[in-house]
Amino acid sequence: MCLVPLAACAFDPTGLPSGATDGRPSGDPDGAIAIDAPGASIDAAGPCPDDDGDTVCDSADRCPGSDDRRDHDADGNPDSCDDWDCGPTRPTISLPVSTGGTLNASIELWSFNFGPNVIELAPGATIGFGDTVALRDSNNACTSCNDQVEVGFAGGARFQCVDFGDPQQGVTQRQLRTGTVTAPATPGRHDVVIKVAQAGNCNSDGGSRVDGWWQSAPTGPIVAAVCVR
Ligand SMILES: [Ca+2]
Ligand SMILES: [Ca+2]
Ligand SMILES: [Ca+2]
Ligand SMILES: [Ca+2]
Repeated sequence: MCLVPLAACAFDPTGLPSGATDGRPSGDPDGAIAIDAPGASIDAAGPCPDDDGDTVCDSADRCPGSDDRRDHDADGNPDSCDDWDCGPTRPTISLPVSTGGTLNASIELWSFNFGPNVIELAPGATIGFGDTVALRDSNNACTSCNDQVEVGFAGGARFQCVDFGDPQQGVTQRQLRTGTVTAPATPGRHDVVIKVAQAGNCNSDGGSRVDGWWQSAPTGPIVAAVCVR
């Protein structure tokens, strides 16, 4: 018979003390284990409350209501609470961004689908963008050259080219443009970069290149970023 203390005195539905290892479900008054452990005098501490059933206790759950085990970029921040699936920190890219130099190209504004310049897309997804492209030609070594500003993925394909013709020397010119971009097929972060050239009329570098850039594909400066996931 169990006398005191009363709080430690738990009984199975059959009336046996919960530590009686009778192999039946215990009374489980503490909300703990369903079957008494052999040799246990009282119900042992059991599973913690887990309202969303993802096996992570409520007290440690980083994403209540969704599955903490889903973590695409393995940064410890579950997908439903992760604003950037290509690493621990969502990048911030402040504009304007300029190439510098006497032939200075700038991206003054950039938005994907009327939104920010940093976005997540599925592989191969297509999205609209808008940008403001500026150019100031102070290159007096080639005063009658045509100028172009190219935009594309770092180390990848060019997807925009803005032809400024033969602009007035030393005066900033601007064009507001829209277009569409197709996300690369490869998962991970892909930066959007710009390049300026005096190649004329947005022609690419002849038949030897398939990515559209005049001469080599640039790796910067960075004006926007896409996380392909
Ligand atoms: Ca949980
Ligand atoms: Ca959760
Ligand atoms: Ca994550
Ligand atoms: Ca992340």
